[in-house]
Amino acid sequence: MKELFDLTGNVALVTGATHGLGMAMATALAKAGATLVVNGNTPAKMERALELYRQNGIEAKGYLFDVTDEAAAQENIERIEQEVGPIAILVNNAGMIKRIPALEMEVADFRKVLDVDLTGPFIMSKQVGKHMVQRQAGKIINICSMMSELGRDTVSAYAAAKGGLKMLTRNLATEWARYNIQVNGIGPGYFATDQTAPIRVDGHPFNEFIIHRTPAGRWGDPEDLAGATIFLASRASDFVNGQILYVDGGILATIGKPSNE
Ligand code: GCO
Ligand code: CA
Repeated sequence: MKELFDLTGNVALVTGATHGLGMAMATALAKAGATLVVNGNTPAKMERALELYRQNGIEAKGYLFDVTDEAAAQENIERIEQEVGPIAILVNNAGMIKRIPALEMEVADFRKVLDVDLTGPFIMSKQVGKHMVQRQAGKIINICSMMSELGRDTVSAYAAAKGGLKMLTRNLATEWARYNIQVNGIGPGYFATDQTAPIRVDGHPFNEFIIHRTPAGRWGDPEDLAGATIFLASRASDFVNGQILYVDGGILATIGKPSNE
């Protein structure tokens, strides 16, 4: 049974894997046997990340490019295919958030978030997907969010993008299932990462709110994503198409409870 989840010999490209959830998911794939390719866009962060992977026993290869730049993405994907090997697993994790009330948000900021969180995964899926179609095999995992399903004050652009990413997942799954490519998503709940650091500080009302709102009663630990990532990257999910697997401690299962309980 363990073989179902074995990724030995498979090249996995994880975007935005120099830190946070991307790094945790990339680490899980490597520990399951995958050859890891890390995308990022800042040289210093990449250097630091490759050193952290090394300390963890993982010889990752780093490629610096912006996922919203189609020419750069295409060129780097060709290089990865030549230099490392055929990309078997693509994790579209690179993303960003802007927390600004809708009435105050500049359209340029809205567009920027859409570009990184939604158009980036489209570009990457298209450029890697064309190789996967030729090979009649591939796994694409799009990193969605609670905001693929729920709204919250200040995150209109992020919610619009992550809701869109859920539908992009279903649509690509529809187009490519016939080529034996499984496109699925992971929807992390509230995790302890740099992205949530500003709203997670002790005593911040949002910190208490999330712990209360999450049936499991805690923030997610990035390592909580390992199982879902390996599952959707492995043979174990060969007939799973267009699903979003929410790893959220139960948030989406419940309406919540009164604040005094
Ligand atoms: C926020 C959070 C979220 C999380 C995550 C939830 O401001 O509400 O940052 O957006 O990062 O995506 O699933
Ligand atoms: Ca972090």
